[in-house]
Amino acid sequence: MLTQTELKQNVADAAVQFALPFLAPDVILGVGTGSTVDLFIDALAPYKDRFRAAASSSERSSARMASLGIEVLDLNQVATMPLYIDGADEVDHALNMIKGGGGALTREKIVASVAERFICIVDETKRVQTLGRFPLPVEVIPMAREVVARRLVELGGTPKLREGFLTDNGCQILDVSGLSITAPAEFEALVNNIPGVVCCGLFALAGADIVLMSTQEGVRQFV
Ligand code: ABF
Repeated sequence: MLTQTELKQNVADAAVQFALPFLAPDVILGVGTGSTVDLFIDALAPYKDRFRAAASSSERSSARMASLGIEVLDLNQVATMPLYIDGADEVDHALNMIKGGGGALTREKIVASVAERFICIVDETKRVQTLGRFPLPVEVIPMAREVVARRLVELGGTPKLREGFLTDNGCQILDVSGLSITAPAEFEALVNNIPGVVCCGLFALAGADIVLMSTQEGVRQFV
């Protein structure tokens, strides 16, 4: 029986093998955030001379890549990328995701928007039938925290401030439990339009293009 860490290591290694054919001297790779991505960065480092640089979704990932000699570019210098590789907290059968448990959801969604393909790397514990068991992270402007919380309650959620945490953008996060998100794209648009919301952790309007999922039987690919 593989542990969750072993499952994560297997999908991180598989993601590097998936990425290799896309690497070239002028290629920028989009890199996400989280513990699976940390393992991906470590496995990618030996190939750092095969691609130009990375675009990062968090200070955490930037620091890890810099420490391993992978150059990190400001996203404003990047026009396009063949791949964005990132984890998720939940993924459903239609490749919609809940992300943001690591607090990097906004920059993750921004960097992913520049890439041609979103490659989601998860272990099998992240697979769900319906999104919402994992509390939905919502990044908010601090002065709007309470009014956004009230709107989220009206939408059927139970928002909880992520205490003592500020995002890389200097904002706060409300983690919203009690949701059963049966129409993810519609709900994402609804939450995004609440004044004061910077970004919500639903990735459904633009979900993953490919999911590499680590299982006890090996790494499976879903499209
Ligand atoms: C990241 O991956 C975050 O959005 C999410 O919180 C995190 C979860 O994955 P892991 O289990 O690998 O930390 O993209």
